Amino acid sequence: MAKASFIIYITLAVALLLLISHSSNNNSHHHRHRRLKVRSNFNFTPPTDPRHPHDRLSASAAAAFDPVVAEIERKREDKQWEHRYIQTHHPESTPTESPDHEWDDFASAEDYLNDEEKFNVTNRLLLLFPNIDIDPPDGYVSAAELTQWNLKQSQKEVLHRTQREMEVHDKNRDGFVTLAEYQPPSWVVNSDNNSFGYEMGWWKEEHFNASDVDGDGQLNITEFNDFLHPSDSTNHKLLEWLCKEEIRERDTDKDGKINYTEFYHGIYDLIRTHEGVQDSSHEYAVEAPAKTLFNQLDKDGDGYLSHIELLPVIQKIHPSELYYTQQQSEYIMQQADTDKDGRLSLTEMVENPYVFYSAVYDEDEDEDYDYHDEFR
Ligand SMILES: *[C@@H]1O[C@H](CO)[C@@H](O)[C@H](O)[C@H]1NC(C)=O
Ligand SMILES: *[C@@H]1O[C@H](CO)[C@@H](O)[C@H](O)[C@H]1NC(C)=O
Ligand SMILES: *[C@@H]1O[C@H](CO)[C@@H](O)[C@H](O)[C@H]1NC(C)=O
Ligand SMILES: *[C@@H]1O[C@H](CO)[C@@H](O)[C@H](O)[C@H]1NC(C)=O
Ligand SMILES: *[C@@H]1O[C@H](CO)[C@@H](O)[C@H](O)[C@H]1NC(C)=O
Ligand SMILES: *[C@@H]1O[C@H](CO)[C@@H](O)[C@H](O)[C@H]1NC(C)=O
Ligand SMILES: [Ca+2]
Ligand SMILES: [Ca+2]
Repeated sequence: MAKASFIIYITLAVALLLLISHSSNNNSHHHRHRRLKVRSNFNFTPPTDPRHPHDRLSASAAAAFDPVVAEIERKREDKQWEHRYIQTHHPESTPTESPDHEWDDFASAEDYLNDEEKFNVTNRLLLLFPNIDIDPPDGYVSAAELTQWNLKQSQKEVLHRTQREMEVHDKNRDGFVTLAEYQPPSWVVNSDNNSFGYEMGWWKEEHFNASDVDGDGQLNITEFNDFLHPSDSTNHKLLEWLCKEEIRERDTDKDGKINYTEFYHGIYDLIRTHEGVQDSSHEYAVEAPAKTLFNQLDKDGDGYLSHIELLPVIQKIHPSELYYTQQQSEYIMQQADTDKDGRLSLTEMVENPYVFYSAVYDEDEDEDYDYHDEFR
């Protein structure tokens, strides 16, 4: 197996080099107006509502395709974050140098990415390809392999951000966050008490307890990551909590349950929007009326949805990271799968590098500008 795939790669690499030497003149104009840029995706707004982590950050949380680029962006984000942290938590300290002073670092990071001797996109794709083509390693990258890869990159990113948050909250630095250590994010403290259906006090504890899988009263990094990103969690208790929150928010007459009207105005649209890509085998929600789905979910047939009955669709109401990476993969396939066989060959990837690096390309005159907005 290993030997076979080795031979495949050598063959591909040789074919590729031939191809590149043949078409290098044509390709160069293709790249000229593109310049790789280091994104600044740090969000200066207060921590997001944990029930809607993606609604606000949207897919801007998506990680770079290339770990080298991700690393550069992460360093930049850390510096901005640090600066922001000092400003808000220690405003008395002498004004630290603004992030502008760091600019030189990033200008040189950008120069690095655009120095084709140092950062050759073709060589990067050559190098990454065997790490993506793993299930099975057959010389092609399938949509599923691409999704797995992108998901892995974004999970790394999310965990990194959680680690940073953990440093803020874990006051005694024992690697756990207790309820007492956790301060409500400022959007809760500052918002009027009812705007999110949140009231101070109780919600925090319920959310915290649901995240605390082993019930030892403190959250380790895994549990804290789930706490901050419930819809990406596999923790059943936490997903149930998310359902309860959803009901609280949608339940206009406050009877603790969702009737059809309340379902139709609000929840159903979200499900339908997130349905197609998420799971194309379940098309009922797209073709059939909302009523059918409601009746399907209403297991006991009492005409209302309880939080347990909402569980099967909660990750469609609050799409997970998986949903966004599937969308991203679908876009990439559509753009780079030149021969439309539903998978990417190494050649197809190398011939369409901007699809993988578009997030960091400066796309002034680029026809793919929409992608830039949609995914970043
Ligand atoms: C490259 O350009 C030449 C003419 O300059 C053309 O004959 C050839 O087909 C082009 N190759 C590709 C891959 O576009
Ligand atoms: C990038 O690497 C490829 C393959 O090694 C080579 O053919 C190409 O000339 C390099 N591109 C640049 C701009 O250096
Ligand atoms: C919210 O309620 C708490 C206690 O019930 C109160 O201390 C706080 O001032 C209220 N906040 C606002 C913005 O009304
Ligand atoms: C959370 O769990 C603790 C025990 O770890 C318990 O004392 C407390 O009542 C729970 N709170 C809620 C709101 O469930
Ligand atoms: C955190 O605790 C959970 C529940 O006990 C456990 O499954 C998980 O492996 C722990 N994570 C780490 C990083 O230790
Ligand atoms: C559902 O509850 C709302 C109030 O929240 C009410 O206006 C509506 O008539 C109810 N719909 C049904 C189908 O019972
Ligand atoms: Ca494969
Ligand atoms: Ca293909």
